Order: sequence, then structure tokens, then C-alpha cells
Amino acid sequence: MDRIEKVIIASAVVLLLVFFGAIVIAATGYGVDVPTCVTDRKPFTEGRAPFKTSDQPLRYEAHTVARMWNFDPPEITIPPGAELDLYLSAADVVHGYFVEGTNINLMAVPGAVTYQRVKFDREGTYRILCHEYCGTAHHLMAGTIVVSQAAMEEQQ
Ligand SMILES: [Cu+2]
Repeated sequence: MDRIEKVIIASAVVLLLVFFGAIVIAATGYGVDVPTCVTDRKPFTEGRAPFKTSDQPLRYEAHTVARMWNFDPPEITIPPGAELDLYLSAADVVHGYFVEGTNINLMAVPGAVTYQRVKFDREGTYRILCHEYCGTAHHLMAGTIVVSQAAMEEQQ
């Protein structure tokens, strides 16, 4: 084996170890979580507005259905500092679920439920966009997540 080949193989092994270490550090040190497909929930075709599931920690759960060409419910309102358990399904074709300014990026797949737990610390309005081409009105498919204490108090 040529010396250059040995150097390239050794470099590749070092890079593999560095990347694997970065994944382990991200998962354990920074809490980076990969969205998962859950199997203990039946796929649903009706959305459900957020409801509180826990006070300590403050936690809400929302069920969103993506369909041509909207999200049901179109708006999710939670208070700042709350964790949101987001369950997502699709009623017709594959859609995407991307929330601007966050790391929320899910696939909505018919017959499956995807899940991600997220926490919003800052108040604001976050736009939800479909990022999978799903038909002629795909570009109009949007929703919002409103993180606001005042909006929560208005609802009660
Ligand atoms: Cu779409």
C-alpha cells in the first residue's frame, strides 16, 4: 500500500471519529433531538388545539394534520417557556412542517405520526411552512405558532 493511501485512510478514520464525537456531544451535551416517527399513536385526520398535559414542567400537546393545502389547526398558541409535544400526521399526501427561526423540521406522512418536543422561550409569532411540494397550492400552505402570555390569557 502506498504511503499516500495510508495517510488518506488514517485521515478518513480520524474524521469519522470527529464526526461521531460531534453527534454524541450534540445529543448529550446540547440536547439536540432528531424528530422521530412514533408507533404508539394511531394516525389521526383531525387536528387538536394545544392542551396542557403538565404544570411542572409546563407542557402542552398539540395534534396537527397537514392536508392540501393547510395545517389543522392553522394556529397554535402556547405561553413562553412552555414545552410543546408536537404530533403530526397527514391526511392525503406527504407534506413538510418547518417552523421558521427554530430547528423544527418534520415530515407529515399519511398513515404515520411524527413527533418532536420543542420549547419556546421567547414570545413571538413563528411561521409554519410546508417544505415538501404537495400540489398546485403548496406555496400557500402555512400556519403559525404564537408564543404569547397575553394571547393565552385572552383564550381563557
Ligand atoms: Cu406542500
